[in-house]
Amino acid sequence: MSYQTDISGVKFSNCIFNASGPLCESLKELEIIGKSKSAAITTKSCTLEERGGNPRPRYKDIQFGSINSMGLPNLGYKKYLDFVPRLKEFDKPVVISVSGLSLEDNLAMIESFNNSDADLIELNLSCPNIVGKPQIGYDFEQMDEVLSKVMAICKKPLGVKLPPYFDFVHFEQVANILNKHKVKFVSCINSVGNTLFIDPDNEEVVIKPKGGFGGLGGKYVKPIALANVRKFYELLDKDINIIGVGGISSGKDVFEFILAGASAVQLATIFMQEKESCFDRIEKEFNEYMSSKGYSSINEVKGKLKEFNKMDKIRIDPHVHFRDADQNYKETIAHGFSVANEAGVSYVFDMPNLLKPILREEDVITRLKLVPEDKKCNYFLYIGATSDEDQLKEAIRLVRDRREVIGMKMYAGRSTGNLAIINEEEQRKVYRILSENGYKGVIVVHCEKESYMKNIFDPQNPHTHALSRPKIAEIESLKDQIKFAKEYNFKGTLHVAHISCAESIEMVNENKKEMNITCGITPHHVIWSDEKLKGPHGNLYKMNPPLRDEEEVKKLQELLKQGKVDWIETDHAPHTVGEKLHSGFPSGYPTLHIYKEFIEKFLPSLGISEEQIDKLTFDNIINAFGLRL
Ligand code: RRO
Repeated sequence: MSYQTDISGVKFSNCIFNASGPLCESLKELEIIGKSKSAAITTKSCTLEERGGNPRPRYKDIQFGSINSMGLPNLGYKKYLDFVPRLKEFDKPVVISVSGLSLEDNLAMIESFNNSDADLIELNLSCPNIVGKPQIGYDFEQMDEVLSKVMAICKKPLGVKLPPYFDFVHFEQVANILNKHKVKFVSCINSVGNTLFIDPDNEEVVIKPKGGFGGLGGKYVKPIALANVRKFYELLDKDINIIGVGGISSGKDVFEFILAGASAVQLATIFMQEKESCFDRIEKEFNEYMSSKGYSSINEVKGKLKEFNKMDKIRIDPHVHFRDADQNYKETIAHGFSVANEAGVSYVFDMPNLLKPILREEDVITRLKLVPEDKKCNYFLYIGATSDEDQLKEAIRLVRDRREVIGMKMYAGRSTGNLAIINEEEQRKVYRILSENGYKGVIVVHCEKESYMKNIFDPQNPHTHALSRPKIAEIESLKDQIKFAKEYNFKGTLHVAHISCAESIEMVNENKKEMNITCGITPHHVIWSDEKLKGPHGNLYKMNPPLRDEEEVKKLQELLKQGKVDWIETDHAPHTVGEKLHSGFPSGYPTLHIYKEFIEKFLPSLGISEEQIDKLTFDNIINAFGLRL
């Protein structure tokens, strides 16, 4: 597939061709371009008479591009006029670049090309390298005059090669002139004029003419070129096409220029450095990039650059159980992040329920090694809380000193993993030690009291799971936690994870005046009821705490709407389908994949405002955890 384009009605088989300048002076060079994948043949800017150009060395490849002061070497316009029939044999547009040393010269040359088969004329108003000749592109009065005369006589589609502009007022002034004279296209930008490159080892400049000052090209100038393309796309009449040039060396670069508003692009420095193979390579890269994004034409992309999207929210999921390590067959951290990415979640707080819990600094270090390099800033984890005083002190230190350790997790009831503190005295001890050691962070608690659980789960009848862990188990465990925290005047935040009963939510809110207490709810507890456990593959919906009955779910939705829940947390907990349905029947559901729809569709359908959703997915979380993002 190739992406055709059109400049003033002239068809280009793809959108990438050579810029006037490098390797396009002699017939031999122009024939090479003709045979290459370049979509057109552009000639070196010509003058009335042949010119040898400036003294050598006058071109130098430098670290991120090139510097030149060629001084307009060319064979004189008559030669290019003679070349046109031969160049047309390559069956692609021929673009003649004209750069007369006076208005009269330009008029004379354009008159001659009017009667040729050249397709487009590019009037170069921006050569920076002629001693004593300022760039007309920077003299707006003169540009106005030149264009009025030239447009009056030109019979071919005529465009202008512009120098780079840096000031919004200048862009407007130039655009007004170009619109007024109805030029057909603009090519921007020419090299950034009169820059200086220094070789520090030899303590000298790198080109001979003009004391080393020359036009800068290549990667250095790409952002300048993009800005010029974009500004002119905004300001020029829509029938004036823009050809982007400046620092393009890959297919993605081409894409950026099209996005900014270019209809086609020209290659200069990269052509000089890589020779004609660059056209083939860059076109292939561009085609692949376009089709990977599902675009089938230039017009679908042209000018479609988006404003910085303030609507792209940062969302945090403060409760995931990414697997990896001994459970990487269930999910790796990298995979978890890819699901999070699709769900619109940028940051996760992980509670690895692996065989070996995260209790010590060495466990944290081992876990962090599994986090992909580009996700290190987006990953936080909890340290498990035990009733061992030494371990708790280390945990306090880690939450205080290690950025990634976001808080503590206590299982006040058995769930997945083997990190439960089910004994009330030991739970009490945790609050005592945390308070005595001045812990001000968050302790996330899984509240389900063992003494209220019943051992009646039957995998043949998955609904027995809901009955085995009744609401009262959560409510009573929560009462204990509040009692212990108050008993020791706990100054940290007690966070009730995956809250599942209306009564618990009310209890949290009643206690907010006296202590720091928050609660989070999962999407699955808000959208599904325990009916799911009765349906086919009911064991897939086995999680702790279990899904509640429909009446309870309605109450949860109402309390969420009333702002009585602090945040949304997925409790994302993948297992294999085989485990869920056939062996072990573990609790946990991989909720992240429904998060996006839950946030963007379900919550608004309950009447929850965007502002409230932002609080539930970001503000309340960073405030409670004291996180600066
Ligand atoms: O020949 C040159 O020195 C030259 C020209 Br005409 C131009 O337009 N831009 C450039 O960088 N060099």
